[in-house]
Order: sequence, then structure tokens, then C-alpha cells
Amino acid sequence: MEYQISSAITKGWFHKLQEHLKNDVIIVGGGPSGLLCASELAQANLKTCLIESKLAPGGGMWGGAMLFNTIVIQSEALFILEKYGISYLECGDGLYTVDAVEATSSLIYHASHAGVAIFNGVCMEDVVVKENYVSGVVINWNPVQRLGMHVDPLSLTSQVVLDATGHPSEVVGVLTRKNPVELLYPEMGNRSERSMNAEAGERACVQFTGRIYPGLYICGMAACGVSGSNRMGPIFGGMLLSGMKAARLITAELAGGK
Ligand code: 48H
Repeated sequence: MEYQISSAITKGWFHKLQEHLKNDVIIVGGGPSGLLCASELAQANLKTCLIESKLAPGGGMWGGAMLFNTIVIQSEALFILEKYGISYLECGDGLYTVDAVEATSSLIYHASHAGVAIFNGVCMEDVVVKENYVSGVVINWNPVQRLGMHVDPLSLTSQVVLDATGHPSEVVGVLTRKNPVELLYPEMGNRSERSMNAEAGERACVQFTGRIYPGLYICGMAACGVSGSNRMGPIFGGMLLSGMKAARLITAELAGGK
């Protein structure tokens, strides 16, 4: 039986990898904004894969605030909780509390169930750039990177890459560090997130979600970092709305052709 178990796993996993060497969209980062965007894209029948460096997707949502695993969502994002079957409790002032574990596991389940190929334990270490267009990502195992092993990576290609890596905005970081690029929004790219202001941060995260370079979009906390906007603390409505907006923009671009 050991042979059959190992054979089933390797066949299944390599089939998934082979199927996703070419994608419509590659999402880097499995936090709330990336997961929500991934679900929406898969529901729009776009071939989507998500690269997450940690073992468990979910990003900063599991831990709530200071490990108190409750998060806050504002009324504007309630329709997303309803759509994804996540329970909430009203706590006044247009705010709602949500169990962080229920919310995070629901986002992961829905992305996976909708057909997103999730590659966990895998890091984006570089991007593929052709004719001033981001055409994919370069990946390697997280443990290979952590151990500093000299092992060459693989590349996955796509029509669109989404930087959903949260605070470090790693995709934009590697693109701007290695290439003489001009971002589509010249005011962006200073990459220094500002201090806490919940209202401003929540607004900015949705406002700056969008296409930042041909073939590259940003969402979530990465949109705040790259635009030099405020952080917002443990309120997650902006992250979900940002993921939703990214999916809408990407779907519209791909429907119109590259
Ligand atoms: C593969 C990578 C890589 C890489 C990173 O941080 P996240 O949860 O991202 P968002 O933007 O969806 O949500 C932000 C939110 O969690 C948060 O931090 C808030 C609201 N902070 C407010 C505040 O004031 O502090 O998830 C990003 C994910 C993580 O799971 C990373 O492991 C992953 O991206 N990631 N995956 N390759 N190079 N870099």
C-alpha cells in the first residue's frame, strides 16, 4: 500500500504543477486579500494559482490582534462575509466582530474549492519580465531559501501577477530593485508604510488596489506599503474589499485581451 499512497500523491501533485505552469493569474501571498481575490477569479473561470511561502495560507488573519483571535469588519464589507458564509456579531459604530479562525479557514476553503491551485511552502523569489511586461513569477521551496541552498528555481507564467504579499510588497520590491522600471503611478513606489490611522489606511488599501505595471497588480497591505499609506491595525474589511476590487479589475482586463 505504501507504493500506492506515494504514487497517488506524486501523480496528483505533479499534475497540479504541470497544469499551472501557465496561468491566467498568479497571486503571490495567501493572506485575506489574496485569498478573496483568488476565489473571485476562479469563480470567473480564470485559471488561477496562489503561491504562499508559509505552510498555512491565511497571512495575518489567524492571529487577530496581539493573538486575540477576533477580528473587526466594517459594515461596507458585510456582503463579503454573507457571500462566504462567515458569521459575525454587531459591536456598534458600524463595526462587527468575526472569529479569525472561522474567517481565515473559510477564505482558504472557498479558494481551494473554487479551483485555485494553492502551492504552499513555496516562495516567489523573482518575476519574469519580457518586453516591459511582468509575465510570471520565479519560485523555489521556502526551506531551500531559508537554508540558503544554491538551487535554481522554476518559473510559472501568467497574463497577470498580483502582489498580495502584505506589508513587505515583495513582488513590487523585486521588480523595482532588479529592473529599471517606471511604475504606472509615479507617486507610488516609495515603499514606506505610514503609522496607524485606521480610517485612512482602510480607504487607501482599496483606493490604491490596481495595476501598477503592465502585467502586475497590487492589493491589500501591499497597496498601502507601495503607496506610502497608513496601516490600520486589526480591521480587515479593507483587505477583503481590496481583494474583491483586484478581482474585478483583473477580470475586466483579461476579458478585453492582453
Ligand atoms: C510567497 C509570500 C511572499 C513570497 C509574503 O500579510 P497578509 O495577511 O496580506 P494581506 O495584505 O492580504 O492582509 C494584510 C493583513 O493581514 C495585515 O497584515 C493587516 C491588516 N495589518 C494591519 C497592520 O496595521 O499591521 O498575507 C500575505 C501573505 C503571507 O501569508 C506571506 O507568508 C505571503 O503573503 N508572502 N508568499 N512568496 N515572496 N511574501
